[in-house]
Amino acid sequence: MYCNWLPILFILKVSLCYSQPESIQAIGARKYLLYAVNPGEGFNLRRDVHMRVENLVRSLRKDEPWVLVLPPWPHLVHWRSNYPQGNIPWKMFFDLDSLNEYVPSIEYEDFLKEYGHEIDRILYLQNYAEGWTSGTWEDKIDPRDCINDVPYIKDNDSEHWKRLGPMFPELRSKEFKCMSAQGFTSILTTQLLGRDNERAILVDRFEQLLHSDFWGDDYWNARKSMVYAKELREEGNRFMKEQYSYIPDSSKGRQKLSTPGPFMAVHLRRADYHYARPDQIPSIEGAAQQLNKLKQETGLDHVFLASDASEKERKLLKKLVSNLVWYKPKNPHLYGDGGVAIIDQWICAHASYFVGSYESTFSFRIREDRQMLGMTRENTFNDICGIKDDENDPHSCEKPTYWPRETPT
Ligand SMILES: Nc1nc2c(ncn2[C@@H]2O[C@H](COP(=O)(O)OP(=O)(O)O)[C@@H](O)[C@H]2O)c(=O)[nH]1
Ligand SMILES: [Mg+2]
Repeated sequence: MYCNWLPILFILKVSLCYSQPESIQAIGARKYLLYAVNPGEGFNLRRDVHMRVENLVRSLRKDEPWVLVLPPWPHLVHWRSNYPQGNIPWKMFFDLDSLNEYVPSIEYEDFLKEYGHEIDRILYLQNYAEGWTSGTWEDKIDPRDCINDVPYIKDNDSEHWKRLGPMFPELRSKEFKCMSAQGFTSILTTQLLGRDNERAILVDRFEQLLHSDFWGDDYWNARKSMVYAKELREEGNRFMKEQYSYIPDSSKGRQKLSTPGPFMAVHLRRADYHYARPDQIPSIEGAAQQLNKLKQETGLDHVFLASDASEKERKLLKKLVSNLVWYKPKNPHLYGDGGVAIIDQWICAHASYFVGSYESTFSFRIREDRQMLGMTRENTFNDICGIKDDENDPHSCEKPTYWPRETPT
């Protein structure tokens, strides 16, 4: 039990121990929340899950001194460059000071040094095998038998559980439970608070739980905490200066820009969209028609392309659309595929006009960046139209969902 040196009054204990700033709080008093996500999930859904965890930890901290452990980035399926990119610390992609301002957060490596590898409990979230039975939505969580194979096995000592795969190979825990869960992240509160003999818990499959405050203040505050790493912002700025003689005053990306960049940006999803959403993407010729029409309408003659398109598709598009460029790092190892994706997003965020891809979380994150930079709805909430609509007409498809809310400040 932490603060057991204060034997008496509970209230005194709360006010003296729990409300102390992190710097004075003894490291020995901290509690640690670790989390993991379904291995198949992409970069940008993971970023959204992180915001959910941040807000849960903030709410836990009203009662106990929890700290968020930043899970190293495993080699994601979309990262196709042929050099090793596993086990990447968060500081490669995000600004640790900004994350920490919002909620105390430490890299997993530092957690191992500070706390060790034996944690108290692992919760593996899953659905309810029986689905929704009551017919009405209910927030609930219950220990249940594991429905599917889980990436956990007993260690050689047959006492501790360990995780299979690249995430957290060092961790061991005597407790492992599958938990059927549905609802908001707040549902975990009862599982985490008030257990004086526990200090470190891993929640796996965290994406099962929903934002407690989707699109509300907590959502935006968490989003604002996820400032991109300085090197990535600077590299994006360097590119914009070189291509468009444009120097943005966006700083960390959380304030209104005085002038948007003199170019249009498109996020054109290809790769797995070819088979996962074939009707929702245009042919390259169709994309070119749409971009050329948008160039005329907006008066913006330069187009920045962010895409996972093949070299062949890019070259064809470049032939059909004048003044179209994309970012290519001189030394890709420096940033990794995740870093290059962020540089692409940062540049798209600064464009005077943006058109994204249908239901792409990559495009969602760009739109959020643009909202923080004060871009208008009209210049931000647009998708490139697929063959299911008129692939030559940029106005033939539905606009992406927009929740009416003041631009966050
Ligand atoms: N650099 C770069 N990578 C992209 C682009 N579009 C897609 N990708 C890659 O493909 C992944 C797409 O997965 P995800 O982040 O889940 O977004 P979603 O699948 O579009 O919702 C990204 O994380 C990138 O690795 C792009 O415009 N630029
Ligand atoms: Mg994805």
